[in-house]
Amino acid sequence: MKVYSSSEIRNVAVVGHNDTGKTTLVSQLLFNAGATTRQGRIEDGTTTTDFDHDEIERKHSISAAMAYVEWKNVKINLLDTPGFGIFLMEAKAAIRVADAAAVVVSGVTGVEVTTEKVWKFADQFELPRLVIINKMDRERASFSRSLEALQKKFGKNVVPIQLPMGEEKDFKGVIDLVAMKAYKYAADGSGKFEAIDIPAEFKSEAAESREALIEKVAEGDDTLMERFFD
Ligand SMILES: Nc1nc2c(ncn2[C@@H]2O[C@H](COP(=O)(O)OP(=O)(O)O)[C@@H](O)[C@H]2O)c(=O)[nH]1
Ligand SMILES: [Mg+2]
Repeated sequence: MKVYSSSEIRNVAVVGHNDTGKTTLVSQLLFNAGATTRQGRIEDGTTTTDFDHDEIERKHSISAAMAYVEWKNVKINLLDTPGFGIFLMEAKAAIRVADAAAVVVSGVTGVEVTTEKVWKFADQFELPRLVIINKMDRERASFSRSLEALQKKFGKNVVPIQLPMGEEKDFKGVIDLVAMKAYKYAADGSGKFEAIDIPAEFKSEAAESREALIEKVAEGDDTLMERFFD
């Protein structure tokens, strides 16, 4: 097995409310990075991190489970955790040993009880965090409503680095506000995508959000702030 130095390792706790899609997300990350040869699905009992008999039968995670991907020469350990209240200590234990938390939120339900609890744990252990607003293809999914709820609960430092391209049945992919590129996904669920120019209908929203992102980044650094105002 390949040996990685500590600078080449990231430990990421994947946390959030039950049913937001954490286990599915981990399986998709593994597939996309080439660590697995098929897309694991909850419905088929084939995800990588819900491998226990009870987890497959009940279709939800019970204990924390780890899987890893290699991405750009970095080993990323993904700690998938359960979102049910009674198994919350599993999430806390994962957060305690992780370098960062990926907080998964449903675009339909937004901030939920466990979202707040894992956020508090991440505060306690001073972890940087990335929020993933998931299930954007579902009926009644709303990015703006979810973002608003996140900012109301956790403050204005929650700022988008990507926007969804469309919502509900029109959800087609994401817009990356750093690269200012859009990634359009195939409708067949294969995970295949193409990088395209940002479609005209999303251009002004993307420009506005990019500005907000740059401003937020600059806020933490005086020299960047000066450059921003220049
Ligand atoms: N439509 C839709 N369903 C999803 C998405 N992500 C997960 N699911 C479904 O949501 C359910 C819960 O997913 P799971 O990964 O077990 O969530 P977890 O409890 O957070 O680990 C499963 O039926 C998944 O197939 C998504 O992005 N869109
Ligand atoms: Mg799960």
